[in-house]
Amino acid sequence: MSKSSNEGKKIEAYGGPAGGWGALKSVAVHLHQQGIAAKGAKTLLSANQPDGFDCPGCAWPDRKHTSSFEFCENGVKAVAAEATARRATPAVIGARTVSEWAQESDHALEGLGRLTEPMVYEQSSDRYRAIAWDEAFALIAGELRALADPNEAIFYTSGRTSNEAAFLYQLFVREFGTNNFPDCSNMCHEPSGDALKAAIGVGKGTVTLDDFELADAIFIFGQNPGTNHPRMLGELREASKRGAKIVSFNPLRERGLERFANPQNALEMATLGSTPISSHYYQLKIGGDLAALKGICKRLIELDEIEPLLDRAFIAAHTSGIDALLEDLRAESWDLIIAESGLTKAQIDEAAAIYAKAERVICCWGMGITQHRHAVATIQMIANLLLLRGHLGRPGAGVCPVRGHSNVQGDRTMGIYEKPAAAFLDRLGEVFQFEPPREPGVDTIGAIEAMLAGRAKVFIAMGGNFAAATPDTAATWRALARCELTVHVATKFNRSHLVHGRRALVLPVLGRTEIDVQAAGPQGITVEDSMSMVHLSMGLNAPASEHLLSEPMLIARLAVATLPESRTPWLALAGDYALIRDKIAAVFPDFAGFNEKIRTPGGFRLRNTASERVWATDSGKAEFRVHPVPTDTAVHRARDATGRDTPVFALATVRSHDQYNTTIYGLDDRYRGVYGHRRVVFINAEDLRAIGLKAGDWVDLTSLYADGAGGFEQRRAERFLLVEYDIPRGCLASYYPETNPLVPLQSFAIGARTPTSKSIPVTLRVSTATA
Ligand SMILES: Nc1nc2c(c(=O)[nH]1)N[C@H]1C(S)=C(S)[C@@H](COP(=O)(O)OP(=O)(O)OC[C@H]3O[C@@H](n4cnc5c(=O)[nH]c(N)nc54)[C@H](O)[C@@H]3O)O[C@H]1N2
Ligand SMILES: Nc1nc2c(c(=O)[nH]1)N[C@H]1C(S)=C(S)[C@@H](COP(=O)(O)OP(=O)(O)OC[C@H]3O[C@@H](n4cnc5c(=O)[nH]c(N)nc54)[C@H](O)[C@@H]3O)O[C@H]1N2
Ligand SMILES: [Mo]
Repeated sequence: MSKSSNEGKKIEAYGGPAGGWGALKSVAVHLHQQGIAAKGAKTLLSANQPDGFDCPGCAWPDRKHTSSFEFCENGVKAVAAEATARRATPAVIGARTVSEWAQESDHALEGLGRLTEPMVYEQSSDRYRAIAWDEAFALIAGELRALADPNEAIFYTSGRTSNEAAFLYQLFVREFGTNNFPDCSNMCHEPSGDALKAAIGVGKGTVTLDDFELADAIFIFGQNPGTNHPRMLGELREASKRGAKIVSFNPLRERGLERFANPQNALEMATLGSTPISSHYYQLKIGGDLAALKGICKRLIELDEIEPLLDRAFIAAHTSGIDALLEDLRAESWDLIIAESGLTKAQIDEAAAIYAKAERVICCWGMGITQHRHAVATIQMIANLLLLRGHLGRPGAGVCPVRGHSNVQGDRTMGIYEKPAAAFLDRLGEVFQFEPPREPGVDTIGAIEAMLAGRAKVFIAMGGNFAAATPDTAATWRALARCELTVHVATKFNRSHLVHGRRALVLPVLGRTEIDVQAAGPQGITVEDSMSMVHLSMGLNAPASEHLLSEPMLIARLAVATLPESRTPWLALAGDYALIRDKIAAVFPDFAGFNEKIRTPGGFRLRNTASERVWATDSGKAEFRVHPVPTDTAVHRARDATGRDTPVFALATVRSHDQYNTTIYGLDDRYRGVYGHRRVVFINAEDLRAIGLKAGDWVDLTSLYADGAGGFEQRRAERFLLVEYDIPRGCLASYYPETNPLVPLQSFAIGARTPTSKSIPVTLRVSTATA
């Protein structure tokens, strides 16, 4: 197992900037742990370069592909995790029973290294053993063909899957006959897509990196770029140096939003200097963003009455719904805004003044906005704020939902969606000469419900870690265990492989950093970043094992085994990905000339109508949307029901610095001062005193969810270490996925059905559980 750089467990506040020498040291430690210190440099130098591979870390775009070394500590960890020298062979995995493996931590499973051969679960021995590829495909095809209805199968996708693989996958699944496409997006930026599509006609961000160079104010809501999008700090640092205002809204003090030392800047590194990031930092309450945004909008229209501030020409020409919004804002109560946001009137006035003064404003957001019951409304309030001064569709201004997985946006573009548009299905059917299914499929929550109810019997996952990433762990595990067959296409052994159906397969694939040779020679794949740039990625490392298939080839062979009557030339397509791209171009007009366009280093940008001020909405205009400040969330209800004696906290589940979603690289969270621990809960010092506990005590967490019959469903997660932290009273933070058992399956964002993993009502009590 990989040894932590800090064997000692400790809690010690971090005083340095984000990045800096700490980041470089961490890189060295991770390369050493993965046994690739020497090969590491070549691998890393090629990340995010025109002739290298796209970093499998996050979806933040690359800066013109010119710098010789786009350094990013957490990008290095992602690349190193894939390039590791460790191997999870059938001999290693088969040496223990699945029940024994289930006792291991996620960190330990990740530490086993890369999967090398397809494996099948054997019930008699409770072990995985090697299986030949053809046998594996025959087994899956047999189960799929035996189903009474194609809708009894579910096809999950995680956001690392390339455009080429995603396109073939959705084609295979639709030829098979279902739209059952739950994906990680359902748990992530689904509300951003839904909110923006309705308000401005595109479900994606409108800005590019060039806009970041021009913006004079950047508002950041619910995002922790120092850990999750470190390359974004480079952009913010430049903006800060030019005097742009950077305004952060986050309940937690996050180091990366405060100071950053750029490891690529020799002077900053040599002088131990750093650049302040946020000019203003508002520690609002968890779930308080909609109230805060309404407050800023309300203040803006008050100021506008003194001196005109709204962009009236833009509003008249390009929007609808202004009157209803103004009326609603005027009527909104300041007391409610202040109580629900947790900010003072002075703070809201200050934020509004910054916004009012700025000529070019960008609003960014992450999971702190999307994983709430009122996520869609909150994002539409961000759009309202920008529309009031015409900050859309002009240089230096716009919306910037910061996506997670490196190709999560591209997968959706390729049709990984449970509610596909009719026009897309028509075109797909025409190009491939079949009749695609029209009935909408299940999303992530729907998939869990369908498996629980026995309506779905086969679960296939293209990447990801469904058992760990989803809400309501106990329910999800029961759901998966009810399946006839569970199949995971993966690079690493993970929790989902241990929570299996009656039959189970683990199918290992090439990672993006690896050389992919098919009939037509070495192949590249394409990805779409958070700013709609599509570009080529070529692997450079030798494959982790000779038995690995590429994702496109795996899908093609599965399709051939399952759909003997298909007219699609599966193996030819998977033998030359340029042919897949030709088909993508035939289905999606925006991809015309795809193969030529990706020859340009850096690729090309997909058309974004909102950034041209063309509004593909119902009204043909950008739409102002009215939303009340929520007072009926699960947290409100639990507080109303329990009264003052039992304090109910709002818990946000967040990422530590040493994890990639469910992949746990290490046990430290450097910028928050946590070393050697994962089961921690961050709490305000006064709250600690009020409940009569102290930092270092261990507690159990119980979540409360109104069951609709006057009672509360309770879910428990045991033994968390209390850590005093700069966070508002009544708010807690803890890590995902350890806290996922607390998220009720039925608690999700209105409209988008994203689990509310940033606002779980919980109570604390001293833990009696043993370590
Ligand atoms: N290294 C690394 N990189 C990653 C990932 C990773 O796990 N590790 N994951 C990738 C993925 S899939 C995604 S989606 C992104 C996630 O990137 P982020 O969106 O940054 O993810 P989180 O850590 O979940 O939470 C973000 C922030 O929301 C704040 N927050 C919590 N509740 C609220 C609230 O009510 N209001 C406000 N304003 N803030 C709140 C938290 O304090 C935290 O700072 O990163 C991607 N990049
Ligand atoms: N409580 C709580 N729950 C959350 C969140 C939260 O903030 N709080 N965040 C949500 C979010 S934003 C997301 S995106 C989801 C993430 O959910 P998922 O995308 O399902 O999970 P990951 O942890 O990213 O998946 C990791 C696994 O992907 C596999 N893998 C890695 N690279 C490849 C590859 O190239 N090909 C293939 N086939 N497999 C690969 C490896 O086996 C690895 O173990 O979790 C969600 N769940
Ligand atoms: Mo995500």
